[in-house]
Amino acid sequence: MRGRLMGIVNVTPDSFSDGGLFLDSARAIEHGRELAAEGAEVLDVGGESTRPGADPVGAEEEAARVVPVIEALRAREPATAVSIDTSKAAVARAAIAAGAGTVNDVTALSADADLAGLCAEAGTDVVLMHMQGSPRTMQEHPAYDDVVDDIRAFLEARIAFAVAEGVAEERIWIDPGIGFGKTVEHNLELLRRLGELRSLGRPILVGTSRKSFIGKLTGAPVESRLGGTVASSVLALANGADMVRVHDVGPLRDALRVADAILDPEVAARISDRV
Ligand code: PMM
Repeated sequence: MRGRLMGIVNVTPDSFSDGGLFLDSARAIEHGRELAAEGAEVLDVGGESTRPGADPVGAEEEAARVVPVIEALRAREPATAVSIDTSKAAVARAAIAAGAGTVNDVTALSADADLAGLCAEAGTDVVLMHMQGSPRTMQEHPAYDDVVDDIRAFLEARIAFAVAEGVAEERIWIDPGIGFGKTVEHNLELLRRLGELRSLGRPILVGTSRKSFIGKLTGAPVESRLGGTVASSVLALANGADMVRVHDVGPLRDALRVADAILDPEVAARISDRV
């Protein structure tokens, strides 16, 4: 299994804070450093919420939120990579200049005509995520012929597009976009049949952290979905994911150590030598 961990650093304003941008950035930097210390290999920094029904944010505002955070994290946590969660070329350009090495686009390079070329030129890694509809409307009536086949075909087409735009194929990650235009059943079937996406030949990122399908299955409010996040992330890795995107890095790191020790007797032997 040995999954890789991407820690989520959201720099979206806190309505309870009157400290404005500086306080928001300071808090996000501190949080990112904690996630790095807990074992995140990549910190995914985002300045615009993609939650269902969320309002869009302008590029200037979004860049102003993420750039100071990325600069500080690159300076203080040089061993940890930074990814920028955006669909806008202007934001990605500023984030790359600040030190981001991956562009994570929930629209799979379809929202901004300049983004693919920018990633190609800068030589960044690119995450192509599947979404049906747009964040505002995506949960209204999600429908597929076969959720896994449809998403595999979509991702195959987006890989071809990115490569045609000059992105090196070995830089591309794919992501089925858990919760983005999917019912609970769609999400569960995707997680169950994740291995079928491996035929695309690219590494797979999966984000289930605190998402609403966990709430629907357990009844837990968003702040109490850690158990469901751990279960779904570990099973995603067992079923073919290479990396999981999570808010709670420490608990996932521990869960993966235990899962690996159970599944792989060599890992277990190395650990029992140490204790
Ligand atoms: N989920 C969210 C935002 N960005 N990016 C990728 N690649 N995959 C995801 O599943 C994903 C994403 C929404 O979650 P958040 O609002 O809790 O960050």
